Amino acid sequence: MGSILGKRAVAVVLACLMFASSIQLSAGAVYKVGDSAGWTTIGNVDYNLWAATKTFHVNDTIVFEYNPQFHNVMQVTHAEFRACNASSPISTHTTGNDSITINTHGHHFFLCGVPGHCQAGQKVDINVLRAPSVAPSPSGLTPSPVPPVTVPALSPNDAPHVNLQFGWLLLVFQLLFVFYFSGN
Ligand SMILES: *[C@@H]1O[C@H](CO)[C@@H](O)[C@H](O)[C@H]1NC(C)=O
Ligand SMILES: *[C@@H]1O[C@H](CO)[C@@H](O)[C@H](O)[C@H]1NC(C)=O
Ligand SMILES: *[C@@H]1O[C@H](CO)[C@@H](O)[C@H](O)[C@H]1NC(C)=O
Ligand SMILES: [Cu+2]
Repeated sequence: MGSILGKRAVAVVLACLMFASSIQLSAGAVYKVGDSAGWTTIGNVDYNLWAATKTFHVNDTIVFEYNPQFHNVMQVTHAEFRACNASSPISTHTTGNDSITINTHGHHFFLCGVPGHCQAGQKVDINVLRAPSVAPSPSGLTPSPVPPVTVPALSPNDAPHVNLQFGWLLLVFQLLFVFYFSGN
């Protein structure tokens, strides 16, 4: 009897802690395109492979780092991306350290507009998934909703992404916990 109540209390406390850690979900991650190689034609960086290893979300920021004397960044349509056509980009970035926050889901196509570079593989498709819906919590143990926290700018590394994945893991554990302890 007492031990079940004790278990319930522990479960509630853990659930609250885990929910708090999942708040980080709304903070955007920062990804440096090409990682340490940056945005370049040197070394045949496979930007498709680079993008395939990431799970982009709305409000994530991608950073293009390059020597602006040799490269640039243009956002283009899918057709222009396929054709490496840089004649009428949606937007052009030329600082050599361009932070672009992606605020819509779907594909975002970028290429280098310097002749020959896109053809050489300096192009990347950032596919942003829809924000995953949060699973409904079981009755009785739902912590009060917490307003989303927005972090406008983060240093260009993957740490927030790690936290984000960790947050989801904890959310799953939280639900398992609640189911397990409320079953008695
Ligand atoms: C993205 O950021 C905007 C403004 O900062 C915010 O209103 C929106 O809820 C955020 N979206 C997500 C999915 O976090
Ligand atoms: C490049 O794109 C523009 C605008 O989308 C189009 O008018 C032009 O014909 C294209 N050029 C080539 C070579 O495909
Ligand atoms: C690029 O800009 C970010 C801030 O937006 C800064 O932290 C970083 O050091 C810059 N990198 C270079 C190579 O200038
Ligand atoms: Cu280039």
